[in-house]
Amino acid sequence: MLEKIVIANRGEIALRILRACRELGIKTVAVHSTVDRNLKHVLLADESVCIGPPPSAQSYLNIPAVISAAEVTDAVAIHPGYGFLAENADFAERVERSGFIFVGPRAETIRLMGDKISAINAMKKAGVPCVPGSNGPLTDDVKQNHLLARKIGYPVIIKAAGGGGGRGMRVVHSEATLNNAITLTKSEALAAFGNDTVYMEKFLENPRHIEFQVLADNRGNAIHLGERDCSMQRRHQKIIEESPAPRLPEKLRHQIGERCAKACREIGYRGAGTFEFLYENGEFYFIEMNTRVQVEHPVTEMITGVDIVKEQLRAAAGERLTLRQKDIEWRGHAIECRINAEHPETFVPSPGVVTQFHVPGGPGIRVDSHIYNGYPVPPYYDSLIAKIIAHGETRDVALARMRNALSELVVEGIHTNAALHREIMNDAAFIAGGTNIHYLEKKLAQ
Ligand code: MV4
Repeated sequence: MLEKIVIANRGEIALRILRACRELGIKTVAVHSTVDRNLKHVLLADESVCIGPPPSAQSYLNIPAVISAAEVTDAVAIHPGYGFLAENADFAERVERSGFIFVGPRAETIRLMGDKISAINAMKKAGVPCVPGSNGPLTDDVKQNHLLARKIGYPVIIKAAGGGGGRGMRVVHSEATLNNAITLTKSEALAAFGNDTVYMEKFLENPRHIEFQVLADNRGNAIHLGERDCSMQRRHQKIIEESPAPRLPEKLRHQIGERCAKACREIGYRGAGTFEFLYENGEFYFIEMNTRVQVEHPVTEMITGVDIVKEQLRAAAGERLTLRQKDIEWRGHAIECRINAEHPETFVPSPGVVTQFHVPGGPGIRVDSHIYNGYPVPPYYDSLIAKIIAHGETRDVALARMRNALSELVVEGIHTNAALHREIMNDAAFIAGGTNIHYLEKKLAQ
């Protein structure tokens, strides 16, 4: 196993990684900005290194500072968590060139998936179903683009190859606005990603967002852990995730999951990964792959019993997957609510000191959080302060447990979105299950 690793992240995920390391007997090095010196995982880590001032660009995104911390502490690997440097192929490459193990896939794999066009092509080749589209970059040939959009059928969506996660895209409803939309998306993409390559897809109007979790080792083995429904979101920020996806035919889960695992074998994937799909009218359409551990990984852990972070560390150490596909069993249902430090009406981040924090508990409840009484939520980073995960034998039981947990939760001193979660847990459409990606924004508009 790895002897010592650097945890190149903060907040709840840094604590989650630290806990996995402790179980595996891996020594830990926390790297942190000056304001984060009293984070829970920093105090619990075997060693800690301050890597810079509060702004992420000068600390958590400072590649030489992170790699130096590994050097001075004699660590053997770096776990990037999610966000920050997690999907930066150049970082992964520099980590490995400096003689450390990057806890994640190979740098080339991150690069392949970072370019959304090459990702789609790789997946299509592996038999993963994709959205009908341009099958590559759009050219400057206006007539050609008109013909292509007509063939795909309006509405279409123009997406930046360097985008992802909702950045750099534009919906086009008719030929009259197509050319202008392509020009605008290209110039925005150039400014935002330094790459003006764009592609076209059929625009799906009312899909659900369903993603598949995969695990792979360095030796050509790959399995899937089923799916998560992440449709409850606002402005591309997920707020509730669950597994299994309500009303998804069992056969389809295995069929798509198998395709994802097969694709991992074909591209030589390593570690944990997520295949993002849109799901509409009983069909799956691949859109992007995430090459990191995700915020919502606990719902999969709760129903499969697999520790995804431990598996990431084992894969990084070059160990064989301990699990085979037939060992994976899905038990019950799990729901996660993301508690953010934000104003309940405006969604504006609400930093400040947490004066009271009471953590929910009881059967089937898991809380992943780094906060404590007196914790100052800094204004510099993501506003996620806690994830409440409820598991039960059925979705109804998981829901009842989540309602209980939310009623027990106390966070004082700052604003949170807890009231919104309480409301959604009693929303008739959510209770029925299977709401699409537009549901929350429509509900909030009322
Ligand atoms: C789409 C789409 C409809 N049709 N692609 C947004 C985030 C990025 N990962 C891809 N996104 C979308 N791609 C086609 N062909 C609708 C979205 C989309 C979306 C997707 C997932 C979760 C929330 C979303 C919110 C708005 C739009």
